[in-house]
Amino acid sequence: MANLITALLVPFDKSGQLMEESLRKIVEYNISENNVDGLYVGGSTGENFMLDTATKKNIFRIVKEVAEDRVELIAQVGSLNIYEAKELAAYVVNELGYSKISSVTPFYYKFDFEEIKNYYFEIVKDVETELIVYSIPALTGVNFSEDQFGELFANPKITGVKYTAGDFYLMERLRSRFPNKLMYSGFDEMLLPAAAVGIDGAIGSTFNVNAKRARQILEAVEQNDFVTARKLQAETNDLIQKILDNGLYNTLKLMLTEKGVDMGYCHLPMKHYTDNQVKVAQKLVKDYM
Ligand code: NGF
Repeated sequence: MANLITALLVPFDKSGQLMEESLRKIVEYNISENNVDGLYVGGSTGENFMLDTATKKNIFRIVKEVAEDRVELIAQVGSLNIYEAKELAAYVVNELGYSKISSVTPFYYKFDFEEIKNYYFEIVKDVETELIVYSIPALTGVNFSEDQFGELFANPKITGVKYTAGDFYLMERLRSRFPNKLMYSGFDEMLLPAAAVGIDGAIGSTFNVNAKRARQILEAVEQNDFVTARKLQAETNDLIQKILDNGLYNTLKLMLTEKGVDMGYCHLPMKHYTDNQVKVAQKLVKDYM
């Protein structure tokens, strides 16, 4: 069955400092309460692209200290600063023992494919690891063709993709053409169709609060029970829709705070939550958790 991997939320105080004890708690909560198979650390959900190098390293270190080898850890090291990406890759692999790294496609500038390919090959050049390409076209504007994925996958250290997109035709083509590469889905609201295509795992932010239902969706698909899977996905999507309407990361954090894991605030320039967001989050916990 596909692995369930939480895209880890990271708690910050009002001034944007990492809340270390709370980070330890959310890691433990995901392992012991959510029973997930892995953690994706330093992704969008971790508000990573707003952080400095020292804070990123501190987060990777604390997560490994708490999780040890109980679940798989994937470190998202991608950065517009390729030298930072390489430094983080060396740190998590050589000093902390992470089993995989991942990197978002370089964004903001309109890099051409040759530049993007060089970026990935350069990140893995000096480190013995597996890299999962983090493809999220809606946020980066970078869309790969099937053949371009093939060019990236030609590098043996590039072992898979975290596919956060809604193009299931391309997902299926990649699954069929590269059966030995890992396919992780990234949109929790499309877990059922992704599981039907045949994924190795799902990486998602909402697993921080909805891991049980997500696991049941994967189990139902495994048993070809699509009636149950559809019902669970519909319930999940009712929840996700309400979370998105109320502000994604603030709401996930507030729901966990309500459950006893103080997740603090989002990192500026993301907004701090309002009283109304708190009320909505408290109701979501009552209705769905
Ligand atoms: O938060 C986003 C951004 N996507 C996540 C996930 O793909 C990101 C997804 O779970 C992730 O794994 C990471 O890098 O941290 C959505 O939050 C969820 O499906 C709700 O839309 O789009």
